[in-house]
Order: sequence, then C-alpha cells, then structure tokens
Amino acid sequence: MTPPDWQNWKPGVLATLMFIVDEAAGRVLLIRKKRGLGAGKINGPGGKIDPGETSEHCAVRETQEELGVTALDPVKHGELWFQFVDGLALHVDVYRATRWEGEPTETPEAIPLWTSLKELPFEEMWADDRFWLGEVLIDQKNFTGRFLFDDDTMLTHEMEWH
Ligand code: 8OG
Repeated sequence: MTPPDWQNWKPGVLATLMFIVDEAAGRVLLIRKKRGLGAGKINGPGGKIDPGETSEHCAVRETQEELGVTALDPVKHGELWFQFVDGLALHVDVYRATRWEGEPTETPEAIPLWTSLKELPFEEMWADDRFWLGEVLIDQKNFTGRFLFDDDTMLTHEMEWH
C-alpha cells in the first residue's frame, strides 16, 4: 500500500486529544466513547477544534464537556496525521496533563475509565495508538505520526520522534 504524499498533505479537519495522567497512582484517564468518530472505542477525551479556537483550548473544553474534568497546564506531545481513503484528512494535536480539577463523571458522550499505565487497552483502541500512546504517557516523548486508514483498518504508518 502506497502512503499519501505527506509533503503536500493538507488536513480538512483539526481535532485534539487530552490524556490526564495521575502520576502518583500510575494511571491515565481514558474514556469509552459513546458517539462520534470512533464510538465504542476506548480513547482519550477530545474532539474537533471550533472556528477561532486554539488547539489547547479545544482539548481542555472537550475534556470538560465529555468528563466534567478541567485539565491544568496541558503540554503538547505530538501530532497525528490521518488520511482516510474516503477522503477525510484529519489532524490531531495530542496533549498530556498531570494536574486537573473535578471528578470524572459519565456524560452523554463518554464513560470515564481510569486505566493503569501498565495495562493500556490497545485491543479496544484505534490501531495506531500502540505506536505512540505508551511512549507519550510514560516516557513523555514527542512525535509526529502519519497514518493511512480505510475506516478502522490502518493501512500504512510512519512515526517520527523528536
Ligand atoms: O468530534 P469527534 O469526537 O468525532 O472527533 C474524533 C476524535 O477521535 C478526536 O478526538 C480525534 C480522535 N481520533 C480519531 N482517530 C484517532 C486515532 O486513530 N487514535 C486516537 N487515539 N484518536 C483518534 O479521529
């Protein structure tokens, strides 16, 4: 399978992901997503950037909307470039935060899941996540990942570590 021409790639949709890490307990706040792209999967909270909104604001807002939790001092660790064969070109900024306010609560969008960093549930996550999630959450690495998907199936992957 030939990867897209990433040098000339332009995203059509901009989105974010937020991973709140409880370092003392060795766990991360994930969600079981109830609707939208990736419904049924386990992921971090996140969603599409509103017009005029910064990426960081989006990541914080989506986490508030989906879980009722406010992430404090988020740090950007990576970028995900997704080309889907149906034409969707999606750019996702990935944030990590270690402080937060509020108690995670189920909403119409998500069920909160505090998950051990040693047991990330990759079988129930998007296929690309196993290439970067542990490295970001545990080792605090920075990356760009570029992926070609056909629906749920990952066809090509390229990882760059910074
Ligand atoms: O607005 P909506 O919730 O539908 O936005 C999609 C969310 O799903 C957004 O936060 C980005 C996230 N997402 C994908 N693809 C992938 C993926 O392959 N891995 C992870 N971890 N998240 C993804 O759209």
